[in-house]
Order: sequence, then structure tokens, then C-alpha cells
Amino acid sequence: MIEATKPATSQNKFEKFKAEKDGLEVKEQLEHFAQIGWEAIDEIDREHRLKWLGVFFRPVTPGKFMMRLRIPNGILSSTQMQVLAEAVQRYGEDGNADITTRQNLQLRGIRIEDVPDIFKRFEPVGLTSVQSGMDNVRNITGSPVAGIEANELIDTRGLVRMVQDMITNNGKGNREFTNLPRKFNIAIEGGRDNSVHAEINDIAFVPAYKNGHLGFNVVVGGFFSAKRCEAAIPLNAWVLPNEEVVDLCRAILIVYREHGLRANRQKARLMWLIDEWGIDKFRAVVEEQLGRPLLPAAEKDEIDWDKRDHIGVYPQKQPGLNYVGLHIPIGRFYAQDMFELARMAEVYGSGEIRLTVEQNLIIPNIPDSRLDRFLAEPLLERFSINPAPLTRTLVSCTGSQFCNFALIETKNRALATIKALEAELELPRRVRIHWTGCPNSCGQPQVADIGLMGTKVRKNGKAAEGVDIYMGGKVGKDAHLGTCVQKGVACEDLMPVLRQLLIEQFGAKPRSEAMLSS
Ligand code: SRM
Ligand code: SF4
Repeated sequence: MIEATKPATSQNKFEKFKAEKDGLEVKEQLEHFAQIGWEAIDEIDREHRLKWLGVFFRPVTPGKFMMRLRIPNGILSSTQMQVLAEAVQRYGEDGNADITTRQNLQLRGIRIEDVPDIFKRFEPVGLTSVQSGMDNVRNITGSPVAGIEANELIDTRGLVRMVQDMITNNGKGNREFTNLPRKFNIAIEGGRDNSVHAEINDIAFVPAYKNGHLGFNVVVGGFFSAKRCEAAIPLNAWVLPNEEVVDLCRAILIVYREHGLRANRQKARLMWLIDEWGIDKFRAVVEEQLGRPLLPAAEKDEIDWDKRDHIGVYPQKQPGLNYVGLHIPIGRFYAQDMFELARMAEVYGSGEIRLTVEQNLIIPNIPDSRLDRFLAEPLLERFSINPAPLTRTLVSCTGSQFCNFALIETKNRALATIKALEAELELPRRVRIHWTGCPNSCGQPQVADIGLMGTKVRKNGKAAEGVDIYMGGKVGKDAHLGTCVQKGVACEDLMPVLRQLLIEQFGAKPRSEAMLSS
């Protein structure tokens, strides 16, 4: 029997209110909240517990909530997209949707009085936003081309679904996993290019052969926070691509729930427990919870490709069918776009739509015979299949437009900066630039070629918006995290700094020079 000490009970504000009333309990109060209006809702229910239902109070836009969905493996149907479009359509300019860095969707402009109705519309089409915020497991990511790409090793779709269903009780909500010490991320990779950023998840499964059988090696403890960022480390475990994945997630979640550190929220993510115990003890306690020994990891995993972004037209493994990846600038679209995308998926494809962690979108199952007509659709002028190289790889978190943690505005600034750089420079290769509005790192600056993290600086004696610059993030095979190379650049002064970096380190040429030499 392994000695697994229980953490001392703590009285931090979050642990206290979770112990007083589980977040999921507000489900029963929704009708009441809708009647009394946002201002009359108890503050802790409004600002915290509602996040257990995926409903986020936005102090920046009081009364206009954000709703974070769960889109397992980033796959949704055109019918679901239409329901989501209807949900935001009623809010006019205030209503929109963002594709997130977890292959997911967030809706904006949501009024509390509409939430019961929106949830009623979600149920028949199989949508849920349950347990998508606070101390819960976030959207579970999987290979965006699962089941359609010829070179895939494992189709992750069913596995992701099974893990989500276990954690959320088929989307109804599951009190077993609503009081974790902190947020928790799970990813399942089935391809060769690590399209899910396995290394930055609390649990990730990566394909690996053992004795001729295909399964997964497991890594644990990856996370970003304002205080610390760590890549996941090997659990030294190999599982088959079936219920074993679900059972292991369940066992790790229970161990984390029971033993994870709760006193200090800055030190509550899974890696802090692994640090305290050491990986061997952690593995042994997980085995004990699982009720059987884990097989040791396979010697090597199968991640041996560079990461792809899936933008453009690609033949599927199903003969005569194609998937088309559309670039969605900074991941944002509006009701009209959503209706249009749903229609296009139905008319040209099978009605399926997929999302990527780069905040873009894929429409699969388009027959060769319909491809040309699909590519002539006017929406592709905005959601391009061949965007300019910096635009193509741009990722940005929400930033100060809606997020109260933000130190800077991100999405609009990111787009404007990239457009200006592209006007000036010719780029021989893609350069992945990620913006994130504060050290929480939702925009994953540490995985980027150039990561920009919001900060406050002093400029001409006044406080101003600025960034810390990260470089060296490597994705795909041999993924590793980038580090901070320059601190405190005022956003006002950023253009020349980025221009110089692109010229010196990524072979960019000023357009005038490029023209002379051609
Ligand atoms: Fe995040 C908190 C947005 C991916 C690390 N994140 C927040 C909140 C909920 C803060 C808040 O209440 O305002 C942001 C909501 C703003 C809004 O209105 O949109 C927010 N995070 C996002 C999204 C939408 C960024 C995006 O534009 O894509 C992503 C939603 C993912 C999803 O669908 O669930 C998002 N957040 C991430 C990631 C990236 C990832 O998972 O690969 C990270 C780093 C990875 C990780 O968690 O280990 C991330 N978010 C955080 C943290 C720092 C966590 C920590 O351990 O300290 C916070 C703050 C917190 O939890 O206290 C945070
Ligand atoms: Fe908000 Fe900061 Fe996350 Fe951006 S990184 S969404 S500013 S919490």
C-alpha cells in the first residue's frame, strides 16, 4: 500500500465556496437566475459557479456573458453550428463566436435570461457546455483529421467522446469530477504530427507501438500558468486505444481530486503533485487506483512529422473525398458566417465541421466533383484556403476586449500588426506568431516561433500596453517550449522589433529589396 498523504484542508476562497455548494448545483437555479436578471444573482454564483455550466460572467461587458462549449475532438455537425448561430444571432453586433486554442467554441453576448432556452435547444442536437470552466476538465482535444487522413495511426474520435462522456456523465454533469483542485487538460493524438500540442496537457496520449501493437504512450503534468510553465513528462505507461484510455484518465483524475494540492491555487495543477511525490510514486498511486499494473511505455512514440496546419485542400483516405481547411482570422466569426459554414458543410460535404487548435476550421468529405464549386464560394474570400504566411499561422487569445485578466488588447492588434508586416516584408517561410494578453498564456506563446505576452510598460513616463517576447517554441516532432528573450517592449514600438526579428532570424526581406533581387 502506497502512502499517499491527503493535502491539508485549506480555506482559500475557491476551496471554501466549492465546499459550501458544488458549482453544478446552479443548474437547478438557472430558471430563477433568468427571472431575476444578472445583477440580482448571488455574486459567487454569478462570477464563479455559473462557469461549471460553461457560462462566464464578463466583468468587461457586464450582463453579456460568454458561453464556452465542449466540442470533443473539435468536431460538430452543421445542425449544431446552426443552433449555435441562432444562439448568437439574437444579439446582433454583440453576438459572435471564437474558435479557441482547445479546438472549441465560445459564444459571446449571451444574456442570462436566454440561457435556459439556449440549453433547451442544445439538448436535442447533443451540444453541451457543462464543466467547461473553473476546476473542471476542459474540452478534450484530438487529431483534427481523425478518421479522414490516410496516414493516421489511431482514430481519436471515439476515444475523445468516451473520455468526455465519462467525465461529464454524457453531458448531463458529473459531480464526481466537479471539484478538482484546479483546471485540467486532456489531449489524444492519433497522427504523426502532434497536432494537439500533447506536451502542454495534464494528460496526453501519443501513438506508440509496443510488441507490434499500436497504442499510446502517456505523458502527464504539462501546463502553463502565470507562475510556471512545464512540458509534460512521461508516465512510463502504455495503453491500448480502447477503454484503457478512459480508465487511465479516470484513475488519474481521481488521484488528482483526492491528493492534488489545494492550499495555494498557484501551485495546484497536476505537475505540482507530481513534483511533491516524484513520478514513480505518482505512477504507483495511479496503478493502485486503476486496480492493475500499467505496462511500461513503448521505447519510442510515433511523432515523427512536422506539425501541419491543415489549411488548404487535401485528399482524404476515402477515395474521391477531400477535406478543406479554411483560415478564420483570429478565430472569430459571426452568426451569418456560422449559418453559411453550416450550409456549405451540408451542400458540399457530409454536414460535418471541424475545428483546430490554431483557431481554424475544416470542412471534410467534399467529393472531387464538387470541389471547384465549393472553392468558388464567396465566403472563401474572407476565410481563405491560401492566406499570406504570417496571417496563416496567427493565433491570439481573447485579450482585453472581453477578458478581465488581460493586460493588453490582442486579437485586433494581432491582425493589424501582421497585415502591416506582410505589406512590408516578403517571407520565405511560415512564422508562427502567437499573442496572449497576460501571463496565463491561453494563446500559448511558448509553442510559437514568436510568442507575444501582454504586459504593462512605462512609455514617456506613462503606463502603456507592452509585450514580453518569447522565441524558440517547437511543435510537432521533438516539441519543446520557447522562452522569454526580451521583456517589456511597448506595443507602440513593436513593429520595428518584429520586422527586425523576421529579417534576421526567419529570412524575411523588405519588399523593395526582394523586388530588386528578383
Ligand atoms: Fe485560458 C483563464 C480564455 C486556453 C491557461 N482562459 C481563462 C479565462 C477563463 C479567464 C477569464 O475568466 O476571463 C479566459 C476567458 C476569456 C474569454 O472571455 O474568452 C480564458 N483560455 C481561453 C481561450 C478562450 C483562449 C483563446 O482565445 O483561445 C482558450 C479556451 C480553451 C477552451 O476551449 O477551453 C484558453 N487557457 C488556455 C490554454 C491553452 C491550452 O489549453 O492549450 C491555457 C494554457 C494551458 C494550461 O491551461 O495549462 C490556458 N486560462 C489559462 C489560465 C492559467 C491556468 C493556471 O494553471 O494558472 C487561466 C487562469 C486561471 O485558470 O486561473 C485561464
Ligand atoms: Fe485572458 Fe490572459 Fe487568457 Fe488572454 S491569456 S484569454 S488575457 S486570461
